[in-house]
Amino acid sequence: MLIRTPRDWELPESACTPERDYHLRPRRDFLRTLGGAVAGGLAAPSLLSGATAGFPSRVNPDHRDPALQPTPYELITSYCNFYEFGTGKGDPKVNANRGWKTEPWTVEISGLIRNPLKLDANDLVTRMGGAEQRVYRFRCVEAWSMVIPWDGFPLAKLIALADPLPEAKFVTFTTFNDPKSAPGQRTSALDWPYFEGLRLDEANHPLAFIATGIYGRAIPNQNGAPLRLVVPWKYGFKYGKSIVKIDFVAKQPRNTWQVMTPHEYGFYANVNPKVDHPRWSQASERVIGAGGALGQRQRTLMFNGYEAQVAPLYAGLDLRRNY
Ligand SMILES: Nc1nc2c(c(=O)[nH]1)N[C@H]1C(S)=C(S)[C@@H](COP(=O)(O)O)O[C@H]1N2
Ligand SMILES: [Mo]
Repeated sequence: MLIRTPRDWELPESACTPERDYHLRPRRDFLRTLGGAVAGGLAAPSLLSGATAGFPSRVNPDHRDPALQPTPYELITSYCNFYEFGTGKGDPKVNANRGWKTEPWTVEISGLIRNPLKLDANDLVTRMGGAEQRVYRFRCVEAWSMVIPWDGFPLAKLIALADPLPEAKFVTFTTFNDPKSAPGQRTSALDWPYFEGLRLDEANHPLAFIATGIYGRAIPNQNGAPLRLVVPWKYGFKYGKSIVKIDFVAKQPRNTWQVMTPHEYGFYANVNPKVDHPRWSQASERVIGAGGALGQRQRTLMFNGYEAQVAPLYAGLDLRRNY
């Protein structure tokens, strides 16, 4: 059970002042340190009405309002993308809890490293010094978003344990392959197993995280138990779920969605409101759980609101070509 043990100085998220209270005071520096969206500004155009439309009433004029309010646990764990367990948003919650065993679980750390190892997921968390909480924005490439209080450990800690050789330039994440337990893997919905990758410097960024819990509880099967990647400045498809192997390689890997549809999905997948998906705008997003069944619309922030932290990783890179 990968449950976080809070340290005595940690406040639970329930003790946090609701975001709306911060609006009463000009605490902008404080919000900035939280990674909060401080830019005021105009609402983004609606996804449906195209990039040049005005400001439909459903668009939230103040990005800050829903942006940092954690999405309810119920929604995070019932509105999922996990094609191994079906393509409907509600399918994984049902199908990933019909006897699929995520404990015990073995993870292999391999490739161009000095310390290859194979170990139990719980032992890995212990070796990482236990779990800490990170409340991060989450933005799916399908233009919906959440705010998720993850528990887990920085990926950089795992990389330090692996001790990469100088030739290692990328890290790959292979997720589980078990067609007996995962009905989606008995179909050709995707090229199984689901596979992802990061540049080594991206993986070493302090925001890159391995999640083992949500809201202080062990991560549910449908959200990628027992270990899943979290890279909050990238689209959700980068967050490989239920990882079995972390491999250090020299060459830029391909990832599952890039293999499936290369003209739609690239290697970087950085959240970028200025680079549209070929079939829809990325300028705004539906905030799941905010203001009605479909979610209130708000504008999307560059690098999902983590621009100050991660933009230096991409200095000199053409973000339009490297989507
Ligand atoms: N193994 C695996 N990982 C996956 C996926 C998947 O289908 N299989 N879907 C991705 C996509 S598209 C998104 S948006 C997120 C969804 O994570 P959540 O369901 O926990 O919100 O998981 C990502 N990781
Ligand atoms: Mo996604």
